[in-house]
Formats: sequence, C-alpha cells, structure tokens
Amino acid sequence: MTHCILIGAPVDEGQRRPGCLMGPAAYRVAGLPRTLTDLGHTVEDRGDVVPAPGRGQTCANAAVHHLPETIAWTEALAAAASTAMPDGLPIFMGGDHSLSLGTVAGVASHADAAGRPLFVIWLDAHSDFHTVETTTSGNLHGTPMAYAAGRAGFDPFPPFPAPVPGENICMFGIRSVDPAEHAALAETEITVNDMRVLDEQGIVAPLRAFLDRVRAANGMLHVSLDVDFLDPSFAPAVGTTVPGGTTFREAHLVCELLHESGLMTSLDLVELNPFLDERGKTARAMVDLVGSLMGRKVFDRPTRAF
Ligand code: B3U
Ligand code: MN
Ligand code: MN
Repeated sequence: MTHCILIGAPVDEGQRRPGCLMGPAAYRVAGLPRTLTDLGHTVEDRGDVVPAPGRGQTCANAAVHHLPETIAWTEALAAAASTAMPDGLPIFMGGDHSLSLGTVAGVASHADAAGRPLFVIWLDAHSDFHTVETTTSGNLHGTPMAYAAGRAGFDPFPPFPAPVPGENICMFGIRSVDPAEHAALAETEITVNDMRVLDEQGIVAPLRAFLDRVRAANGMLHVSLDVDFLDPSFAPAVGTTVPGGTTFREAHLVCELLHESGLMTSLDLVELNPFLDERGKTARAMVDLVGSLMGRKVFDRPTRAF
C-alpha cells in the first residue's frame, strides 16, 4: 500500500497549444483517484498548485516565451515536490513538460538531503535536452531534462539543486531530437534508448539493466511520462504527435516492470491536452497506465526476483 499524493500542475506556458492546463481536471474525471484506491492505495489530493506572478526575467534568446511564468512554476512546483516527498509518492498531473523543471528540482533536493542518489527515467518521444539558449522553438517544455542534468544555459532560473549525473538518466521512446540536443547528449553518459534500440532489443532488457543499476545504488527513481511516449493512434491528445511511438502493450509492460521493481518514488504525467482528445480516450489510457504502474495485473504470478 502506498500513500499517493496527487498534485495538479496546470502548466500551459511551456508550449503554444492551449489545453494542457485542463490536464489535472481530466485525470480526476477519468478516474485517477478511484483507480488508486481500488488498488488498495490511499490517496490525498492536494489540489492544483498556484504559482506566484512572474517577475519579468529576460534572456538573450528572443524565441523564448513565457520565461517569467515558467520560472514561477518551477519555484512553486519544486516547493510542492520537496514538501510532498517525505509524505508519500507524489503524482504530478500536468500540464506540459516544463512542469518537470520544478518537480525534478524538488525531488532532487529531497534525495540530496536524504543522502540517496536520484535516478530519472524519461519516457518521451523527445529528449527535452535544450537549454534556454539553444531552443529554437522557444518552447520551454523542450528543456527540463537538460536543467535536471545540470547543463549550463539556464541563467535566469534558480540553480538546479543537485544535478542528476548522466549515468543516472535513462530515456525511452526517443524519436525526435534536434541537432543542438543531439550534440549536447553526445557529451553525456545519458542512456538514450531510441525507437531503434527498442525495435532491436525489445523494451525489457534495457529497462531491467537500468533498474538493476538503480537498485544497486539504493537510488530514488523519478518517472516522467510524456503522453507522446505513446503512439498517437491510441493517445492522440498531445500537442506534438510523433508517429511510431510505443504500443499500448509495450507501455503497459514498462509500467508493470516499474511497479515490480518497487523503485519508483515520484511520477510526472505530462503533455495531456484534453482539448485534443477523442472522447477522453487518451486521459483514460494514461489513467490505465498509472494503474499498471501502481500494481494492477491480470494474474499474480511469480515474477523475476530483482
Ligand atoms: N525539440 C523540439 C520539439 C519538442 C520537444 N518537446 C516537445 N516538442 N513536446 C522543441 O521545441 O524543443
Ligand atoms: Mn517531453
Ligand atoms: Mn515529448
């Protein structure tokens, strides 16, 4: 039994298609709290985070938009995350992926204070490895992984509290990487499991290899699940659909293995845009995946002893 702490993060400013701000409400309507209680967990809904007003920060990159608002979200969500961590498993209901600038910062400062290494698993079509200086779209939802990894180029933001070492970061589902991100990733120890890796090796072996490393280090594990990790055929409610995503079955398998590992200590659900959904099917698919992440299975059978 886990104490699940739902935290709404209606962040819309990190991209240009309005609608992600309706995400937290859609997760509640699609039955996220009930899914968790049916699995025997306790649920505490802390409502939606409200950021302070922006303070007018600027940067040299003219493409960047909503910088002060995004910094305000980052500060508010980092505080909400570090406050929630000692109390249970925070589930951040987004909101676009810029919310992870804050959630991973808060989780990282908690892990640092607890003296445990933080690991991050990034389930996404994109690597989100731009900085404020390199983004050409100006959409800050393309930057949170670089911030958490401690990349330079985030001057207007608070310094990231305890940068996550590259060898502690593992990406899955990647199929859209900009040249500046590619060049920067090549300089790191980050494991990038793009779709080519998953097609050749399947999803199980690379995932188990990473989870074995988390366990060996007694690490905490932050899971960041972007809707576009999933194939748009069954998860269309996302601003940037990228074809060739993970199947419904692969995605559930990832979630089941993550549950079986017992390692996840915090979770982001990001980029759901309910305005683009088809009769709630994406919201429901995401809630279903959280069910698998939190222990739903068809049959109880002896699983691999991790
Ligand atoms: N890398 C591109 C595209 C992108 C990143 N994240 C999403 N799209 N969802 C950018 O705009 O930074
Ligand atoms: Mn993303
Ligand atoms: Mn994405």
